[in-house]
Amino acid sequence: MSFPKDFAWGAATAAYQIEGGAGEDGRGPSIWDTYAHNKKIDLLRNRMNILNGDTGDTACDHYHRYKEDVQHMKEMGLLAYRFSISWSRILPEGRGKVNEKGLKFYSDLVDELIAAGIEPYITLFHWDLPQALQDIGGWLNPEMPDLFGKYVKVVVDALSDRVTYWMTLNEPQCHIIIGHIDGECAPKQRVTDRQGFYLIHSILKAHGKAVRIIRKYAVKKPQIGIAPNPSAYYPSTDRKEDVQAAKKMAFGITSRNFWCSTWWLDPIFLGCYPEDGIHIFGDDFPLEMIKPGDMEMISEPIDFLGCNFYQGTEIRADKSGEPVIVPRKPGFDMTAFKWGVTPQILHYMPNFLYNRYQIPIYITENGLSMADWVSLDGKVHDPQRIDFMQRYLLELKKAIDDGTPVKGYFAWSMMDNYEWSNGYTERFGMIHVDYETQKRTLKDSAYWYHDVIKSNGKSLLIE
Ligand code: PNW
Repeated sequence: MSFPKDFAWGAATAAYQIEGGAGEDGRGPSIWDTYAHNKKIDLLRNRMNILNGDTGDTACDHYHRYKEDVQHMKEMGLLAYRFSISWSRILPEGRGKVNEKGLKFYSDLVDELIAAGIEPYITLFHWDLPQALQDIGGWLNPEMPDLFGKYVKVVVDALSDRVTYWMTLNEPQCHIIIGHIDGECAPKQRVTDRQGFYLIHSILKAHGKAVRIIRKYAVKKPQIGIAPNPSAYYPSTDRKEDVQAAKKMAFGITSRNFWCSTWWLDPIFLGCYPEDGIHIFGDDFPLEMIKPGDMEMISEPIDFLGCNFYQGTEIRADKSGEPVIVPRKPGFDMTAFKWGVTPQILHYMPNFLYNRYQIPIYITENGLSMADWVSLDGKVHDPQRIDFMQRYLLELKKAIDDGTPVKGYFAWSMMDNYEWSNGYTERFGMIHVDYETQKRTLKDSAYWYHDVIKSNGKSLLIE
């Protein structure tokens, strides 16, 4: 039952969700500061941008408590930790003058992790664009790929003597679609479909630019990836027809939909946008946005594909083999966030993605929010998190047994944190955070995960 040798057992977080220290040591504001601090009722949605008007000003105060947090990670036995860097902590204006204190924070964090025997995995962009760059047009500004490259160079110069693993972007789909097309996250834009494609093209170019910079300047030989959230599907049964139908659904575009994974992954791994999607959007796909050299930059080779997987949609084949969505039955297993419990996605999606793109895979996020609290005995009992992770990890092992190179698994999240538009109302952590006192309590799942890691997955087997 054991997982591959050197499997990266980890947990993940993101800067704005845990750091706090929002106005400290020269950090500039990001679009999430602006969005969270706007507490007016959004009349289109009849709610504040963030539930309760919560902001990330203090969050888990990780900026001041990172040493304690690294000790907790060590206690959990983590071998790897994925965290993101706040662009506006490094470059308060998004470009120009470097904030040395901001860089020092991450440099100290990396030292602390290495001293604890934990491998750092860095995400360079997890949605918190410097506000100063939004003010000049954000991702629609044609300079953005270069500006991202310059920021990445500063980080690589400071940390690549100790850091090997780099991810350019976290879930560009969520950032672009929810933030710019649906207008339900920062920077709260509602652009046209044509502009939507300009945004996709721009952020993918920024990815490619970053890959070139890391490859060129990194001191330690880098392993470079990206962490998108591919739309996830799984077959009703193991029958060949159902599996093929689920795969077809995962990579086909049959409606005007930006979430289809091929919009995001084909350019990176195949060097082109998907023909079926271009056909469907017709004149709304701005072919003229693609300039000579763009696709080469976007498809600059990378070393791994990180995937954030939470829930998926069940698919079966109809009589002619075409995919049909199987609706969820009443009472379907749900997390506190009302996301479905669909462990099969960790078996099938890595297989589908490896089959199409031939690239090693990491699960860069997986987990759930539950209604956890500190019990009278002082502990946090979260049996459903344990059961969820066990189910998902057992499915992931099937992908590995099928021959798909899965290199690691990062639980979302290392600790409870700021869940974007839902503020502090969702608890995703394996460590409980009391936001009043900032007291951390390892949940039962943290001790359980410790044993999973220690046994390299053997303890997942149910006796
Ligand atoms: C991810 N969905 O976002 C993010 O990378 C994290 O920052 C976040 O805290 C975590 O998942 C939990 O939400 C997602 O609608 C946002 O399925 C939305 C979805 C999935 C992931």
